[in-house]
Amino acid sequence: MTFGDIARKPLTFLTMAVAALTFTAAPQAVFAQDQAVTAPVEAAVEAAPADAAAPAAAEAAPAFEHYGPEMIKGQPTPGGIGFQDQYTADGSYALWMHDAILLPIIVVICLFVLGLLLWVIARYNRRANTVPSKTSHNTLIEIIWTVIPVLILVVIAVPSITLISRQYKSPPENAITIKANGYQWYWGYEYVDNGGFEVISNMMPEEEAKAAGEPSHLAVDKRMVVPVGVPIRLQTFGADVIHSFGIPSLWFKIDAVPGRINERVLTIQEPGIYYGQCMELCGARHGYMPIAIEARPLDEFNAWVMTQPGGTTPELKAAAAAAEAAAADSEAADAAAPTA
Ligand SMILES: [Cu+2]
Repeated sequence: MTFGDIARKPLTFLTMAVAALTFTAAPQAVFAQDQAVTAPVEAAVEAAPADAAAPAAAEAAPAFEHYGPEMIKGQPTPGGIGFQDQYTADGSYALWMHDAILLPIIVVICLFVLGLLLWVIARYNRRANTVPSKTSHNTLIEIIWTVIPVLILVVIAVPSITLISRQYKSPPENAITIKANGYQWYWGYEYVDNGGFEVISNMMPEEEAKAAGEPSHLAVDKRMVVPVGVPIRLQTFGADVIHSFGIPSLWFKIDAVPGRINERVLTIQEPGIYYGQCMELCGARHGYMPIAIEARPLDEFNAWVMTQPGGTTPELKAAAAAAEAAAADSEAADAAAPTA
């Protein structure tokens, strides 16, 4: 059976078309259902996060209250088919490139090719065109269909390469280092510049998440609290197998690989809660290790750091070092005094 025979058998073609449509639509339908289930519940909102924050706040001096669900910004929406809203400069640029450059080009090319196909089917089928042309070359057309695609690729390449280079930029000197460790199957966030404590973050049980007004399978017991508007040197590490740290609304995804540290700079533009997931198939509970980032202004981030065991800020560290040096100086002076 040649390719033409398949096309001429309308029944076969119809079956294939339906099958193709099913394969394309099915995963999205499932995903849409998932999202519908996880739609945030507005009720019973304030109680849970406040309760969770209470013990920590009671122990340490500075009070800290976690954001409630009204601050959720980065999450999937029921029935959504586009990208999530973006809250980083790279994300906004990438979204612009997709919406303003890629999508229009794709649509125009698809419509153009569809038009050509329909024209050929209608005008040059065996009945309408009994004596086919024997033309085999047309220099002008050949030049056009070579040059135009090249130009299209050049138009795409400029913003595309710009985006890649932006994403590979090294973090600046003053960036705050936070390390995301992937474990089977949860995340641990290590605050390297803030005393080195690690926050272990597990998925919240579905009922608890719903009661807290958060999307289930995305909400966690302890969020990754980060500063807003400050470059974060986000490092990832796999403690057992390869995981991947991905947050769609922050245009951020980086593999967490055992035996090596990956690093990318992340600067979040707005305070809020942003959800992500492990994005590398890592074992049985791969689907149950979500990421929830809580981005806070720097002073609030520092206040949160102080509620953590061993938490400190670079300013406090510097002050402590200065005090220690002063103490050492005066001791040296004391020691020197009798001999003088
Ligand atoms: Cu994983």
